[in-house]
Amino acid sequence: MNRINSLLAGVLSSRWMKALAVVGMAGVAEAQGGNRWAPFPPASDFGHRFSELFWLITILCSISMVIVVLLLLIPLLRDRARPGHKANYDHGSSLHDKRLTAVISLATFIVLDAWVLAIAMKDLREAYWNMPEVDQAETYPIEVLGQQWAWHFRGPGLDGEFGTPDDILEMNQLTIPKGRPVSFQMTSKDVIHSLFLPEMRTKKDVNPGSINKTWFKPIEAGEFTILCAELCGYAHYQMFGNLTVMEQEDFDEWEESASLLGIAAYDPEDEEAQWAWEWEE
Ligand SMILES: [Cu+2]
Repeated sequence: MNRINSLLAGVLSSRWMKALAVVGMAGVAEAQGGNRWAPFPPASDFGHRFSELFWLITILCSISMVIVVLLLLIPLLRDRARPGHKANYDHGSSLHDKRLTAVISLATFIVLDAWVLAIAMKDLREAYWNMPEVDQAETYPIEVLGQQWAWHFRGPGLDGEFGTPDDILEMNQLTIPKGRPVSFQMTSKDVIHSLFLPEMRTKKDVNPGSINKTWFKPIEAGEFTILCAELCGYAHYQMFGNLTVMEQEDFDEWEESASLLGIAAYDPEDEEAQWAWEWEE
């Protein structure tokens, strides 16, 4: 057993192992196009709030972990049995111990939970729940239908109305303009899904029988990720797509041709495609 242990320790601490680990990590980071240890940078105007909260929680938890580990190590080393010293222990059940436990719990709760909760509630009020008024000129509306296992998106097209032949229908692909609030109304055909746009720091459940709303304002043009964040059946993993954010001029051009394509492809007999609803104000 000892020989196996020392062999294993030798392999794990060898230069080769370290070199392999470094190459492996660099490879993964390269493949992911950036730093694999941090979340993607946010691409929506409120996204930085969520990144800041993420780092605050990570730092607070790291600090408290260091404190807990130190507090465990000190008595472990100080009070252990060793030549000339008998192990020293108690059950931590004296009044003094109970008071200390209560004070530490309360302090932890106030510093960690209440602080994080206060920031989170402020972010929700000021950004996430602060949905802009839908005004066609400024806000771009999108209707979303989730199903096992695909995302359907519907833009209003050139007439600005949903449920008309010039609607823009996309599947597992969504095209939106940069720099304008995009307002989503969403429902599901079957089970609960969850629309997750990680770079936009947006995630919201998509429920059958009701319409959920969310919004964000993309501040960067490019290609981003669409996912389903609710385990919705055996092909849940297939519910991913691509979000394209275009500069306004490119988007205008795209919207016009997509809307005309919609008219050309419109088939009033196709009941599956008639899932639009009247936009809820
Ligand atoms: Cu799903």
